Amino acid sequence: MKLTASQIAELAEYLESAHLERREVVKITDRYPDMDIEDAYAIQNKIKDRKLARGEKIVGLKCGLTSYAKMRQMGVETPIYGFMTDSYVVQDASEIKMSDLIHPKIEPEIAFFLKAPLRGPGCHIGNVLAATDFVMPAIEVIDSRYRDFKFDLISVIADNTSATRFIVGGKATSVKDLDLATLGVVMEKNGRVEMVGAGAAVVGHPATAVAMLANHLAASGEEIPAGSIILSGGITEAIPVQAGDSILLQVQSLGGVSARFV
Ligand code: 0L1
Ligand code: MG
Repeated sequence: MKLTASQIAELAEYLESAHLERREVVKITDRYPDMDIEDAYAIQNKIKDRKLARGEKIVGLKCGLTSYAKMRQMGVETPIYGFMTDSYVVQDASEIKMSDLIHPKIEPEIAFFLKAPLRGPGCHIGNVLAATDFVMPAIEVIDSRYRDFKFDLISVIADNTSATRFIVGGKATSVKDLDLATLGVVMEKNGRVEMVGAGAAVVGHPATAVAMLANHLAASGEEIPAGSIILSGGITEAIPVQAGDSILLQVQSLGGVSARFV
């Protein structure tokens, strides 16, 4: 680690205030070019502590930068991880106020609902499928706190991987008879197909991203608790949205989930 405890606390306050006040800020590596990934996760954890102290509850975790296209773009070989609180939950088919957000984008994902904890190291796809109660289609709304949605890896990890909102809907489906790798997804905006993809776009299989998350947490002695919702990571590129946009994600065999930005 390169930063002091007080610098970590100061940067957590800087990023969380930007989130709460819906404003863009300069990316933190401009001021601290030597900070490392450990510092970034420490800042993210401090942001989590601030939200918990305010009474928010952790409902799940997310995997980010999971598609090979996005990883290549950022020059990384593993996904990154963030947390989601109850204030990020949006009900299916409801409205999302643009005035609560900065410059949102949406990503089609698969949500895993866990009935058992997952602990690494050595967690693999089989452990994830055995621990999964059911999966559902999910739309993640990401909203970087950084100016023009531009950042580097360390800055975006500290900013809780741009986490902002998520919507789950469709059919809660057992993974028993599903092939999540070949599962097709169609993302529509205003009735027009914007993106199509298959589960395998996420590190070969969406459950592998969840296993990688469990192994990442194991390095700091943590596990994914039973009852968590885990977002697999985007299956396609993120799509910018604005007021007036209606979005619909349809996932093969799992049904659809939708929202409208107002
Ligand atoms: O959920 C994601 O894949 C987003 C990770 C952070 C990068 C971004 O905001 O595009
Ligand atoms: Mg995402």
